[in-house]
Amino acid sequence: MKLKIGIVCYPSVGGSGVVATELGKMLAERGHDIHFISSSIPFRLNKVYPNIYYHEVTVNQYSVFQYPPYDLALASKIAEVAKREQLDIIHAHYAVPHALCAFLAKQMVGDHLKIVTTLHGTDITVLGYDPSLSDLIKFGIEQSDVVTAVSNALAIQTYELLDVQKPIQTVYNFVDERVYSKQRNDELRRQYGIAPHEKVIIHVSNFRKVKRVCDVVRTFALVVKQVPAKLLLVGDGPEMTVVCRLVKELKLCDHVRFLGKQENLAELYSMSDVKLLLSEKESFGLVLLEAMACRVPCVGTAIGGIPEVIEDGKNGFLCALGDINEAAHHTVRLLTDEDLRETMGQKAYETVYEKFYSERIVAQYEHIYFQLKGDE
Ligand code: GMT
Repeated sequence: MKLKIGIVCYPSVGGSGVVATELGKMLAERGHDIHFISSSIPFRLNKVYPNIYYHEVTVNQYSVFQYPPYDLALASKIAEVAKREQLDIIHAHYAVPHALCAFLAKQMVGDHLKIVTTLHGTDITVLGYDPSLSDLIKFGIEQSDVVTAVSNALAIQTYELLDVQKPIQTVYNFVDERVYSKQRNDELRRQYGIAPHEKVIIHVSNFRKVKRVCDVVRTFALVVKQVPAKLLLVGDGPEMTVVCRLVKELKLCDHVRFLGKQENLAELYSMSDVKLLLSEKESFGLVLLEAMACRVPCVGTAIGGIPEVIEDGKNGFLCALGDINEAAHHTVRLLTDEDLRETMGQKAYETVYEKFYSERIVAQYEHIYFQLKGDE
């Protein structure tokens, strides 16, 4: 049975937008009609799919509005598309504003329109602490027909922080394994000035404060004293200036490559030996999964959802938040012990297929939709 599903997400670079877009693409491959409703075309929607549609939300500027009312424009667009296309489901990625806008649209369209809300993190781990927003977030969650979170840690945090009564199902992040796989490219290493004897450490993020990129640089500074290595910093964001300054201060300019935002991450992971993610908040850590699918073992902080992805000592290593000595110790072990790196890389790859296999995760969402539609 084919469903008509509206997906509401942030289209720009970021894990939630990636997951929402990849989900839409895979659901379309399963025959469902997918309608993305967003402010711009999701960046990963990079080819034509006959059963994927994109509906742009535009905000008109009227002098009566001091601030352009994006949320109202979105709610109105969801209602318009849901009515015209007879959507069965709206899958809102993020409680605020998306689940709330979906709720408003449902009031306009009727109860047959079901809302699935996926919590990705920031709406709980950052906005949830804001007393002026917490009741609104709770309302958005409780008015959804089904709520999912991307890790058990995020679900628990949501119950604890917002006293949510609604059950929250964990549906993990996934990657398209056809895209994320190990590809050999020695030429690329050479072009980045990486000598054959050097190891490569990679960090990928949006350089927000919570990602603690300075910890990554400081860890690397300890590592490079023991192992010849290069650090690839992929991404861009508010902390970039601070990170650049630190790299200079620590006299690491020759060892660190700033790659900016990149699309073809599988190629970069494939030439890396270890991935570092030392965040202070991370509801899942999609970038870990991307690296693991390319057989790269990861060292990550034992916070949020990261321990659900990295099994300490099995497919990678965990360290305490801010403990750069521990992070460096694990990284050096992985870089100097070839067998350990191979074994953990293999285990990381197996974890992707055993615990986070895309077919299974997409089927979990599909099951939720069918149950709501009353067809199973
Ligand atoms: O990590 C970010 O800053 C981006 C953020 C987002 O909103 O796109 O990512 C969140 O959602 C991802 C997909 O579910 C998760 O894998 C990330 O862990 C999560 N980020 C945080 O919790 C900080």
